[in-house]
Amino acid sequence: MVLYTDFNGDGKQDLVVGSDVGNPAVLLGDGNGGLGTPTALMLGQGGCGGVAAGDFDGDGKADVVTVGTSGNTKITFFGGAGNGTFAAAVTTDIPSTTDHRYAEAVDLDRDGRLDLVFSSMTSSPGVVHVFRNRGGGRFDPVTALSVSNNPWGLALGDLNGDGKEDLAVVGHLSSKLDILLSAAQ
Ligand SMILES: [Ca+2]
Ligand SMILES: [Ca+2]
Ligand SMILES: [Ca+2]
Repeated sequence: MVLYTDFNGDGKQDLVVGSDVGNPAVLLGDGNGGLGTPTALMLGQGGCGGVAAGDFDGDGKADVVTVGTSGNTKITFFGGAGNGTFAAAVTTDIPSTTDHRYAEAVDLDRDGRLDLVFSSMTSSPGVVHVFRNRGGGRFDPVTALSVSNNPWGLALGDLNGDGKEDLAVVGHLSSKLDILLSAAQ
């Protein structure tokens, strides 16, 4: 997974690149299509199936959050310093050891903190996890939604016009599309 955001505050888009089997890396952009030397964010184990970027701790600087795969069973937060460097990892255990995939950051409970939604490649049924941002780079599990087998990509948006975030999920090697409408108040 590859995401653009501005990590060093120079107004030029930078990149964060996830890897199934290793550490994610940040590459600073020069604004002309060029990229600097990759800086690895150290997971400590495995790889990351999903990567999200945004200001998770509310300090105005872009951070990186990953969800683990390949033996990594953690959500990992890297606090951005605003200059392209990142603080050491802060981790939250994920209460399942399956293959965690695509992640999205969205403030689902509207408390001003970005929360995390990610898919888990399980079959019978598949699972989409929702974790609430509790601050300090840590996350609390809220719910595990059952969806069709082997969920992979997901997207959030207001699909029925009621002002609440809904969820669309597509599976790996699957012809299924799951739509989950938000019941939040
Ligand atoms: Ca930049
Ligand atoms: Ca931040
Ligand atoms: Ca929130």
